[in-house]
Order: sequence, then C-alpha cells, then structure tokens
Amino acid sequence: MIRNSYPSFRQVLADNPLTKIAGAHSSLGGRIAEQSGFQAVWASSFEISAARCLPDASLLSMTDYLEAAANIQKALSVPVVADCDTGFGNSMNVAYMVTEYESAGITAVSIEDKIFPKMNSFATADHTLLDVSAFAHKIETAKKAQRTDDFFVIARTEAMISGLGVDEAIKRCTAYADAGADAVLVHSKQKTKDQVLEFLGLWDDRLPVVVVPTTYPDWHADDARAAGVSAVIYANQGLRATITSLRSTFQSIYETGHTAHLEDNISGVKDVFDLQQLDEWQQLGA
Ligand code: SPV
Ligand code: MG
Repeated sequence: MIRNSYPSFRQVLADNPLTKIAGAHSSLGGRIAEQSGFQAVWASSFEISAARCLPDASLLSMTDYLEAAANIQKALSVPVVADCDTGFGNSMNVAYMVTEYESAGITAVSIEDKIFPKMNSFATADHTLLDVSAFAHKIETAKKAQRTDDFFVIARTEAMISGLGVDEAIKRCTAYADAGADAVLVHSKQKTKDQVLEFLGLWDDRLPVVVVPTTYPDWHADDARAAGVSAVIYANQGLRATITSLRSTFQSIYETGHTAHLEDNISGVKDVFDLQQLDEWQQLGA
C-alpha cells in the first residue's frame, strides 16, 4: 500500500508491554526500522541536524524538523514520535508547534525542559534548565493546543543531564505529570543504567517512562521493561551505523578503483526498488 495508515503512538504504547523505538532522519531509515520490527520511530533532532552536517543546537527551524518528521511518517505504518527539542521557543511557540505537528499527522511529540536554544545532551556545553513552572506551563499549553484526544505529549527532563540529579528529575516529572503530560522521558548520560534505575525506584508510576540508553548500551530491553520502563528509544544507532558503512564503502571504492569486492555486501538495486515500493507505484501509474 502506497498510502499507509498507522495507529497513534498512544495506541501502540497501550498495546505493547515495551514499545521499542528507533531513531531516524529520513523516510528510508524509518522504513527500515519498521521492517526490523520497531513499533515506532523517533524523528531525532540529533539525526536530522547531522543529516545536514549541522550541530543539534536549535539551528534548524521548527519547519525543518516538522518536514523531516512528516516525511518519515508518510512512509510508515507505525507512528512517529517527533523530537521537538524545547518546543522551539516559549509557550506560544509550543502551541504553534502542536497545531502544526498534529495537522501534519504526527501523533506524539516530545519536548524537553532546557532553555532555548538548546544543545545536544551529550555535548560539553551549558545545559541550563528552564524554571520548572515555566516548563510545566509549556506542557499545559501543549495539551490545551491539541485537537484530538489521541495526541500524546512526552515531557522530557534534562535534570540528570545538567547534573541536578535524580531528586530534581523526580520533582520535575511530578510537576509535568500534574501539568497533564502523557509520559515522561528521563535522559541520562551516565555510563551505567544506575541513575535511571534510581529514578524508576522513586517514581510512583503515575505516567509511562521513556528512556534513551545511548551511554548505557548494555541495558537489555527486557530488563528495562522489568524495571518499569514503557518505551525505549535507540536514538542514533542507525545514524552511526550509516556513517560507518558509508565511510568504509567510499574509502574502499576510492582506494581500489572499482566496486566488485563490495557487490555482495551492499544492497542490490532490487532492494532499493522494494524500499521505494516501485511495483506498487508502477501498478498505480499503469
Ligand atoms: C535525539 O536523538 O535528538 C535526542 C536524544 O534528543 S540525544 O541525542 O541523546 O539527546
Ligand atoms: Mg534531540
């Protein structure tokens, strides 16, 4: 089918004991994630900026991120979760963002409690947080702005990223739950899962918890589920795999002057045609 229908992220979260989400910056990456079994796709600000060789630092506009997320969603039968950074400004920007994303068919967005402009969580930089009440107001505004009951707003705290610790993360997530958030995302850059586990031990299960185990990659999804996690985002492994693969392929072609040795290890043209749904398009256009 060329025009895909897809469930809302809210539905997917309700239907799965653990929702596995893969990061993408293009429809192609999103489609391969879906074919690999992922139940949702994260339209990652890190990936979308990297695809344009730009830092993940609020340089691209909301329109850029929306276009990327909407293009990914158009290709999929699973929902996109759009990484909307800080909501692209103040509460009024958040209201505009929600109307635009919802109109484009996106069923879930995530906004984080850093000040605008934000910097990627792993970069050595200032990660100052917005005042808790100001971010709670953004969440309230997002929920007020949505038109459908299904639209899903994830409140992401960067408390642990900014060095404020687990207690601050709990305090903030509680305030965001009070403000009407549908889930919380707790991000950590520690080398182990312990900080997130500590959060889960103190969290009263009021809302689903989403995690991004980039720096603690050995946390098995089943163990995350057992610890109380509802959704896990593999935010940038696809991008990093792409970089490794392109680099070795291009270097090898350049050095050897031919591609014969690569042919068995790179996708055939037929594989590309299938990802493009060429057969379906030809039937439609016949
Ligand atoms: C992203 O993928 O853009 C994220 C996750 O927000 S992180 O890069 O870890 O901040
Ligand atoms: Mg991001």
